[in-house]
Amino acid sequence: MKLFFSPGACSLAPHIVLREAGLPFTLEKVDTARHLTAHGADYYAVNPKGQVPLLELEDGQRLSEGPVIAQYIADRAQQRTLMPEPGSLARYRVMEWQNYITSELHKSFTPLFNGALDGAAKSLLRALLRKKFEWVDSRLSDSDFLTGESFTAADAYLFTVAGWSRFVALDLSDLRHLQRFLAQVGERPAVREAMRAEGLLPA
Ligand SMILES: N[C@@H](CCC(=O)N[C@@H](CS)C(=O)NCC(=O)O)C(=O)O
Repeated sequence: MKLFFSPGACSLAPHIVLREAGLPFTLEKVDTARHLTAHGADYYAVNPKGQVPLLELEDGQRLSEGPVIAQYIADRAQQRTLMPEPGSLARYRVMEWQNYITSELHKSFTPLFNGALDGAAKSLLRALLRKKFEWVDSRLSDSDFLTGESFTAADAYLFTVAGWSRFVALDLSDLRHLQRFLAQVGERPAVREAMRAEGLLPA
């Protein structure tokens, strides 16, 4: 399998899941501003959406959408802590978080990275996002991870998107449960390996 990624982008989440699952894979870096792969190919020809992550399977089929890619990887590895048994309520709990992170957190960050948006609009968006993170913080008050004491694909996703706060002047430093979570996840060997491979940590 090959994962198309951009350093520190949302593709870091399935990248972490691949390493946690212990499956073999290769990486190909994408310049998402110019939509070019590391080999100089037009990325729109690889993924017409122009977005990372994209997982290319051994037979050449391609899968997009981060939360779906994460499910595919965990199911293929039969990794039931990353993604619980299909049909179980525990699985729907992880998917509930995946959906919240993708629709409420991830996509609320996107306009904050847009240089064309004025400061007042950004302040409003920051305040709305901050409220959502306050709720996430409260949910982490009595468990190590989002759905309990096991690290799941949703934790990899939350770790990834919360890390963007420092690039958009969103101060989350007082959210102590979230900060404890980020520190703890950031120490996981698979997370450090993924970050090192993306050039986010020194080699
Ligand atoms: N719905 C997609 C969104 C992916 C996405 O937003 N990717 C961003 C990076 S975090 C991207 O590739 N942006 C470049 C672009 O949209 O051209 C998913 O969940 O995988």
